[in-house]
Amino acid sequence: MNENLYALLAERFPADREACAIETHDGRHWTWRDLDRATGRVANLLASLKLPAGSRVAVQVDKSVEALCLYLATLRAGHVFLPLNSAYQQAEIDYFVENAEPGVVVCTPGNRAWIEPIAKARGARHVFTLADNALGTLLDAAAPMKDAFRTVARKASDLAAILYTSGTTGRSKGAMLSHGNLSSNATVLDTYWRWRRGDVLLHALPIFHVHGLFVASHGALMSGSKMIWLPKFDPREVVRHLPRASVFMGVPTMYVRLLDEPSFDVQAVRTMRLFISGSAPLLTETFRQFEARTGQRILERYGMSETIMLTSNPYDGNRMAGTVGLPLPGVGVRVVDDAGRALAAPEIGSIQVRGPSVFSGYWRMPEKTMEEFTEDGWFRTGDVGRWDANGYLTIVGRSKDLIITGGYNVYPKEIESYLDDMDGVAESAVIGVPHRDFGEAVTAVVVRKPGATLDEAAIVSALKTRIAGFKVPKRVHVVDELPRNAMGKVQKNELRKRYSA
Ligand code: MLC
Ligand code: AMP
Repeated sequence: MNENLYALLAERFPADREACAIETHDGRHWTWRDLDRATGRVANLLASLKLPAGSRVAVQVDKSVEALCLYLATLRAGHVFLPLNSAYQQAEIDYFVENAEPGVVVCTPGNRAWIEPIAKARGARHVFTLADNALGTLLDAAAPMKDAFRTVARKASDLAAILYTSGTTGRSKGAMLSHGNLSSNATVLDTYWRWRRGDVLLHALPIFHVHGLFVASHGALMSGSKMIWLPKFDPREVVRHLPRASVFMGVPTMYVRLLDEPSFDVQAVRTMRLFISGSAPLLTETFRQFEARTGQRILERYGMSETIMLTSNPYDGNRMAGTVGLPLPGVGVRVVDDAGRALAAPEIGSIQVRGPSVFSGYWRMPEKTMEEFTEDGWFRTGDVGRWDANGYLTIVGRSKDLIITGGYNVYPKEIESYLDDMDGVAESAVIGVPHRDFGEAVTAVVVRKPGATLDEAAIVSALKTRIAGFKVPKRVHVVDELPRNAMGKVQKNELRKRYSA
């Protein structure tokens, strides 16, 4: 049996291949047959490159249906998809390409001038471009290829994708996800969230992370549901398309922004059966406002790049604000104390997980992988939580020093190392402070060297030339010293208290 994820998805495409699979914001329609042929052509192109099996295909492009097809074609060809946030800049891309050693790099035409030299210097043999208007050398090269392609046979344990997630040391780690990890999670969610024929997913998430690429797209593809495809999240566009949709997935920032939109009301959601939130904590206040405005309860779920989806509030049962629900079927979740003993409600401890969707390890980082798994095979999520009496999990914090801003993860250590390298900076501490829109706002506290003058605006603009915009601190506070405890460790809690106001 071919355990290639694409084979599973394609099996579930509707019998009517002329039905609409994807409709774009600008009125283009893709049938299921179009999807099959477009992915076939790109898969034939990848096969013609004669890359070794399991080669990485690194992709940093704007959101488009063609970009989704490139993902599916990579699966079909038996290679490994490596999506990269379109906000990443040169040093960030250089690290990923050096670490993953992709055989193929696909970038936007606008970025080719700087990405191609990086890719070639790191040994990538092929660089293609893909724009969001379907132009670029990738589709030019694929155009003469055959539509038909026999999906390459893969085992469940074969790698399908590598998702880079930032590390506490400041170096990103590539989470290796197999065809089996992705297929099992897609299958569970298909049932758990009651995907059905006739569903229409309004897709407004980016497709370089688990949420938009796997959870959302797989859900629609697995159930043969149409997607309305938006190039990015824009609350007005979402409200405009909602009356033809039945499912929407978003990060909490998207729900906050929808609630700020006066036209978002009961009428706008009249055809909707399911709103799902994840990637960051959904405030109880947002959950309640949403229910008051629309009469619907957002279904909150919890997952990670390393594990895909782990827990979910129930479809039919009580969706509890402030909780991430119950473990999904087949997923083991435990809350443990420092000695690794399982805790019962309502004690607080570290969340550990295991199950068919949990990754096999970090790409070429066996020591890091060992550290993150317990001896008995549970993955340490770095999240801290507690059970309630009904078996619902609540995430109360994180043991990892991580900021989640608008659904994107930022590791303070990485930003601190850029700040510490700047002229006039003696040291720095980066923290997350509560933010109405982004949930948490990246905030820097920098200590000036004696005699130096530091300027907030200059620091921010210098960082903007080096790192993705979402990682750049929203505020930079210049101080003479950082608060430390008796051991000399910077007291980030103290800083959070000080700057939260
Ligand atoms: C953009 N900006 C952000 C930001 N996104 N700043 C902080 N946090 C963010 N998340 C900044 C840009 O750098 C820019 O700064 C300015 O905001 C406008 O940029 P934009 O691109 O126009 O932003 P916008 O479209 O408003 O984006 C906001 C957003 C987006 C919430 C729609 O961030 C988004 O799509 N988030 C979803 C992330 C996601 O999919 N996460 C899933 C991870 S998977 P300036 O200074 O230049 O103006 C995962 C597992 C799981 O976590 O469980 O799902
Ligand atoms: P990522 O590494 O981008 O996959 O982010 C995973 C992290 O996002 C998890 O470890 C959690 O800290 C956080 N996360 C995901 N979903 C939720 C949620 N519903 N509530 C709180 N945190 C979440």
